[in-house]
Amino acid sequence: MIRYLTAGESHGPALAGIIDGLPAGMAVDVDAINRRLKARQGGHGRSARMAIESDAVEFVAGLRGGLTLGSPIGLLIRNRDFENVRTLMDPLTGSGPPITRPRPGHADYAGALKYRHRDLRNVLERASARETAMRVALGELCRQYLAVFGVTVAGYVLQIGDVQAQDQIDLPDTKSIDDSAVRCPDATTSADMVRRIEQARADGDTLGGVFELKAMGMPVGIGSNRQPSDRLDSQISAAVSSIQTVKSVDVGERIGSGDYVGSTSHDSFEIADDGISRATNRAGGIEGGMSNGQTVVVRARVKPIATLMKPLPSVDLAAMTAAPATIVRSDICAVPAASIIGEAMLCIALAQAMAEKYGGDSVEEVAEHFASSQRGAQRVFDKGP
Ligand code: EPS
Repeated sequence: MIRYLTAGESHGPALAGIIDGLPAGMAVDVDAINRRLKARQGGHGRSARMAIESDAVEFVAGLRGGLTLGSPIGLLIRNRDFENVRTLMDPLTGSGPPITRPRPGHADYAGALKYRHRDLRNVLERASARETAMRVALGELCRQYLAVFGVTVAGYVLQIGDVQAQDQIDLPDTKSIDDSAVRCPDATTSADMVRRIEQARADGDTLGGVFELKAMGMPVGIGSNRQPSDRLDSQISAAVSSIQTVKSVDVGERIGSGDYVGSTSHDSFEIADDGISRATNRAGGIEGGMSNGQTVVVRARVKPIATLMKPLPSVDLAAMTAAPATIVRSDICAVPAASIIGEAMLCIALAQAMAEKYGGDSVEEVAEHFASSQRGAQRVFDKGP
């Protein structure tokens, strides 16, 4: 079983993570993790914080000589900005003037009431999407585990504000995603999205959007129809919707398109030379809570960032008077970063589900379990039903 935890405040000394359950003997590519951390910091519309940070992971447990030991892996990502705000955020001595005007759409208000904090900073520090840097590091470790099964994951942006890319991006091309300032593989739409972000900046506003994730090379039978919580689509939805700005997750291509007609929503079976084939993948690679061998397709809708430079009406909770919401440094648009985090969360959810089926104590054992399961699956219909 693969489990993980993160800890850390946005402006505290560091983000910490633990992942337990990865097999022994896995070669960890630290540069690949750091490249993803850099990508998460990028994307047009990110805040000035990104010029302060230069995220890089440090391993403090679970690795020796670049190989996993099979023990829990401990990671750190230091917050450079901590040195600039030490008097506010020092774990033992930190204090400062309270923030008292909650931002509509942020965790400020609900968190203050829940934890009985009179300073909203005590809520927003943990609620900040800064925490997702650690998820990206953990997700990249899971991506490296998925490589044992030949599964690859890609993510890209389909919509920012009202600017939308074409609906079908068949084979995501990593170079065109990386080359885009907003991680949208369509260059013309990318340029329109950048212009839209600049308009939002001028308006003192923020933008949400949509990103899509694909997992390619999926074997059949990951996840299960046995229990509600075993279903692969429920696990993926839970993982992706746990990202701070994500408000909804679609699995498959058809459901969000609006016609709700059975004959145009499913994927017919055909006999092909090498077995069964399907001309469409509307189900997004999951049927009955189990992977069906097709590409897993997930779409996530991201709300606009809650910190507006032209703030929404709020109240001062200390004075109980009407007041505009607090303004803190923030992003105008974080949809490109959200797509990177989405990839990480999909990698984590898939790694957890793969470990359930093929798990083992060492990479060799996992590979053996996988190979024998694949051979068995090919023989299912050899003798007829
Ligand atoms: C973020 C770091 C934060 C914000 C953003 C995400 O940095 P700071 O608060 O120092 O400007 O840029 O956080 C939010 C959008 C939020 O609502 O809290 C990051 O590293 O992703």
